[in-house]
Amino acid sequence: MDRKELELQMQQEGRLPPGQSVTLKFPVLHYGAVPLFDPATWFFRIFGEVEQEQRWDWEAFQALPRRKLCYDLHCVTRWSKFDTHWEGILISDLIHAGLIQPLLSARFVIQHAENEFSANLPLEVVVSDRFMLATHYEGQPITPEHGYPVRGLIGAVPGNREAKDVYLWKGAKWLRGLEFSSTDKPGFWEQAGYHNEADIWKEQRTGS
Ligand SMILES: Nc1nc2c(c(=O)[nH]1)N[C@H]1C(S)=C(S)[C@@H](COP(=O)(O)O)O[C@H]1N2
Ligand SMILES: [Mo]
Repeated sequence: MDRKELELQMQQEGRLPPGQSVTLKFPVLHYGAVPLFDPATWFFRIFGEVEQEQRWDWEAFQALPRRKLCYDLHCVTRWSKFDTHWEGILISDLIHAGLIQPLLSARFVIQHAENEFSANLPLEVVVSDRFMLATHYEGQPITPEHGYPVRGLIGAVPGNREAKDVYLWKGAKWLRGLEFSSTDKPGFWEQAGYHNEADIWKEQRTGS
C-alpha cells in the first residue's frame, strides 16, 4: 500500500488526527547532539514523590519486566506513523511489582534525559499503556538517533480512543530518570512554546 492509500484508510478508520499526514519513513527530530552511551556508568533513577527512590544500573534495568506493544505515532510537525512495534517497560507493571510506589501526592511525571532535556506528562498518562520506557523498535535495539538505549515513548493505541493522546515530543529520548511530582513542570519544548497538554485530537500544538 502506498502512502496516500494508507492515509485514506487511516482517515476512514478514525486514526488520522486533524492536520496530520502519513509518513512511511521514521524522521529524526531533536535538539542538540546524540549523546554517547556507556553501560558501565549509565543508571536510571526513579525519584521525587515515591515511597522509595530507585537507581538501576544497566544490568538491573534490563532485568525489569518487559512488554511488546503497537503504537501510532503523531508528531507535532504533522507526520503520523502507524502500526509501529515497540518493546519496553510499562510503569504500571513496575507499580504492580512494587518497584515504584508513587505517593498520593504524585500527580505528574517529569522525564529527565541526557543534556538537561525534560518532558512532562500527567501521572495517569504515564501509568497507561500509551507510555513506555522503550528499548526496542521493530525487534532491534532503538538506534542512537531515536534514543538508544532507552527513550520515553508516547503513542496512540490503535483502536482505543478512550484516553487522551499526545504528540510524540512528550517522549524523551536518551531517558535517564523519572521524577514523580505534585506539581507540573513544563519541559524543554513546553517552555519553548509547545502546548502543555498537547492533545492530538484537539490539535493543541502551541500555546498553553
Ligand atoms: N532527549 C530528547 N528527546 C526528544 C527531543 C529532544 O530534543 N531531546 N525531541 C522530541 C521531539 S520534538 C520529537 S518530535 C521526538 C522525535 O522522535 P524521533 O526522533 O524518534 O522521531 O522526540 C522527542 N524527544
Ligand atoms: Mo517534534
